[in-house]
Amino acid sequence: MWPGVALSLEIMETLYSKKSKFQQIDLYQTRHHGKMLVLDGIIQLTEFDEFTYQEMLAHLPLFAHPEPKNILVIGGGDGGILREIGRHDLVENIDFCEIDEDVIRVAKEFLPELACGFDDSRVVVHIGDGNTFVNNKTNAYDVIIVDSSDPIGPGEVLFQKPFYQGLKNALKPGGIIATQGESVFMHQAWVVTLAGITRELFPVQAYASIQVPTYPGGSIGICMGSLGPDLIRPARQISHSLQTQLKYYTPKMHAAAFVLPYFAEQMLKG
Ligand code: SPD
Repeated sequence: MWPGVALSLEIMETLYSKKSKFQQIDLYQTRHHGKMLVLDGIIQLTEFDEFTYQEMLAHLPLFAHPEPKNILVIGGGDGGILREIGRHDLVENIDFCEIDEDVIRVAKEFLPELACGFDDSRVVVHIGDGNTFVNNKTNAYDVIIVDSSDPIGPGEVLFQKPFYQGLKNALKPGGIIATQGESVFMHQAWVVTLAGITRELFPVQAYASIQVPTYPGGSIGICMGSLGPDLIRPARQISHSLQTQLKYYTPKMHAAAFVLPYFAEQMLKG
């Protein structure tokens, strides 16, 4: 995924290492970055900075939507996205679809501060393929969030146009999608492809970039499409009590995340 690039974190102990039906799952205790979840050799999260990604992938679409009640999350077996969605009182139901139940099990055992997302009574867990799941849904969700791994291995199908068409069909009128959108520095071809697919399918499209120091390149994108609402400004105010639970997302960060460097703006112009 990152030719010529290596990122080193000092490991103190391997807490889990096993191949599931779908991928190699490794969980490490690092010296300076807390626990680290690695799938097929690729860092998914560290306790040090997981909040940046989980907060933005969840709160950008949830705050862009005026009334997010029914939510679908595809991928993200660690539970971090569910934890963030759970902070929204307006949300009534959260369908969660993950292909690899071993990731959920490992997160529940080793990453309780993320897997607490599964304790929310609004969450219904479906183990299976996200593409198949979404293709059986029509007019069902206000917000769909795709917390995928990268476009190799089990996540590959989640970066293709038929999947995005399925996401669109599964949305209610005025619905919003937000998907893991790789990095404007490291994966320009993927970013252009994803933004292009979203632009073709959705009347409103936007791409946000956020900082994640322990991802190669230090940043990752969120690709968003909307059937109505503006994406780059929150549609609702954040309460003081919710704001104080967060570390990265603020209404200012919401707008700022969509401000891209000139080369990325040009790249994403279509
Ligand atoms: N390049 C790694 C992208 C990982 C995205 N998913 C992370 C899962 C955190 N919930």
